[in-house]
Amino acid sequence: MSCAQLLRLQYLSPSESHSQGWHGVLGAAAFASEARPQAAPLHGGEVDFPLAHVHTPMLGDAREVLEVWRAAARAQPGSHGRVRYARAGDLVFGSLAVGEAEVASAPAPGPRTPLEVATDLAYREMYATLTALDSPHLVRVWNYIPDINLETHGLERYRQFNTARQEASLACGRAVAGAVPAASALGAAAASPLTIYFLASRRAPAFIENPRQVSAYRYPAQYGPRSPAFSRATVLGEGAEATLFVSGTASIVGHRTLHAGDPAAQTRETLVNIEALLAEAERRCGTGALRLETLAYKVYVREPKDLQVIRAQLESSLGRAAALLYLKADICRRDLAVEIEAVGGGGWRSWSG
Ligand code: 3EB
Repeated sequence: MSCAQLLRLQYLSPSESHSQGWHGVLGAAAFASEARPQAAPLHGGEVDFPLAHVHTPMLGDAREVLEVWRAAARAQPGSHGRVRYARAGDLVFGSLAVGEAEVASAPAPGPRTPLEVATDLAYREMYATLTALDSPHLVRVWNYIPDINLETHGLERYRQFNTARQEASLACGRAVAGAVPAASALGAAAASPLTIYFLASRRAPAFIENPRQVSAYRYPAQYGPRSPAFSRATVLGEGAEATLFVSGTASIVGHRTLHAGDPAAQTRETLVNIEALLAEAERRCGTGALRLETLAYKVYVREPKDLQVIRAQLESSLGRAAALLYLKADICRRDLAVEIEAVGGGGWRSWSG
């Protein structure tokens, strides 16, 4: 009855994606450094699903990877403003990119810096798309922000992003606390466009917070004038078919960073946070299918030299995870060496067989 809800996630090399073809693809994100601008995995061919080009490179041997989302129901593509989307059953996958140079001059009042203008525009277009598609519930958002730690106009760019995300959300009648999507916000290459992709649904997900952490939307003002508007996790669907989306998770307890300068300890603390979230999701939603070893992970590493210790920690703790992908990215606090996001649950695993 709710099988249209089911999603399957894969991380594929260009050759793997070619041999599998694009059957049932709802949307995808290609991760490649800016030196390979059009994210060559698609070899120039036009595809009819939304594809986010993210200028955040792989770590390790592989040069490019595709994060591919497939749906059990037939996907129908379309576009709305700058948003390319595909819908399948209750689900919508969408992606958009906004170059700051394109939108640089905005009259006061309202968003001021080029990144604030780009963020404001992106969020307004995303919400307008969801309204038009009658699938209003944002479930999961991935935000890739060029030069995320750079300070301009007297404010770090991540904090500029938070200001505009919150103001655009309020202007569109959206929550900025509580019923907010799971999210990640990572760095991308300088001068690349602000790149966002998302999953939304006609049905509301459950919003999960981590008992070990202050909710991000309640962070004190020392982390910026406007709080980041995301939930620690969301759960879409019910019981054995539920899918869990774990937001970017780091070595933060309460609201403070722990183990600065110790990437191995930060990795362990991050896994403790993810385990606490799994327990909370089980307590709230009771899917019975959520285990650390069965999730798929994206691991963002600030310094490539830390990859070995971070990978060693993860491999000893996770055993054979469903998937593990390592990317090089700046993280929104300078004292964080690693951030980890994850997806899991009975829904996509049983369907992915
Ligand atoms: C943190 O816990 C780390 O601004 O959307 C993680 C996930 C982080 C999402 C966001 C930020 C975001 O505060 C940073």
